Amino acid sequence: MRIAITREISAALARCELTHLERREIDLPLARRQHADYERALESLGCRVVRLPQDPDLPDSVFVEDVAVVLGELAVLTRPGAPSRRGETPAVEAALRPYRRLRRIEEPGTLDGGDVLVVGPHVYVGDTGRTNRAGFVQLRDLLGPLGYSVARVAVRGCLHLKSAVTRVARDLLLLNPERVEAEAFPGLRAVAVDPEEPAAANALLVGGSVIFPGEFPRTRGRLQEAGVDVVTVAASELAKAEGAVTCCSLVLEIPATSAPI
Ligand code: CIR
Repeated sequence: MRIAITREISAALARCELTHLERREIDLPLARRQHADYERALESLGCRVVRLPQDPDLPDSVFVEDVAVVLGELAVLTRPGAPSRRGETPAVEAALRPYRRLRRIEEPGTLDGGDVLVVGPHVYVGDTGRTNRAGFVQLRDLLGPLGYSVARVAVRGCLHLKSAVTRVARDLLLLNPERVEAEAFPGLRAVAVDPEEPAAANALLVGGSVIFPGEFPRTRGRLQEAGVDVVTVAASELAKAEGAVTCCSLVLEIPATSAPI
């Protein structure tokens, strides 16, 4: 069974954190319709969607990816780099608790899930304003004994590592070479985003398909040429909040035989 944890868009989304973008008006009803379509796309790829309720005091809480890193063996609850986002953890923690052992990043560590790219036993952690050295070291200390390699990766000009690079197939990445060096990912092939679509490196791999924003048709063409099956969703409104498609869900594989923890 495959579960996708999502969260309704907060009524306070207009007060979201912004780092690299100017504030623009967000059409909240349209954002909610786009988010519902995104959830339908997750369902079409075999996910049972567990939707958490919105919280009017947590503007960025739709971006559940930043609050936890989910692996096969456990989930690590993060300590988000933006103090305004630290209250997002309890609801996600409660949703994850039946399915994974939980560990957590502790003060003074900060870490956003958007900075963590997992490719099999290799975990890449963005060196960004949201994820500090202490957060990286804590994650490495938690995952190293489980057999994961955990490497820090330099990122330029964007919020998170996954604004620069995501995985789109077993051994294939989608990346923006202006934002991250392909050499940081040895042994993996990469498709580059179209230069006219610098924000297009964020795609969500679910099973063998990729959920991808309709706003980037040139890069979508590149993915399809590379043989990637693409499910397109409109994502214009949450993009104004510096969010994209990976940020809005936590996808967990649940073995059919596993009893609840
Ligand atoms: C923030 O700045 O935290 C939010 N406005 C956007 C977070 C997007 N999350 C992600 O890419 N993983």
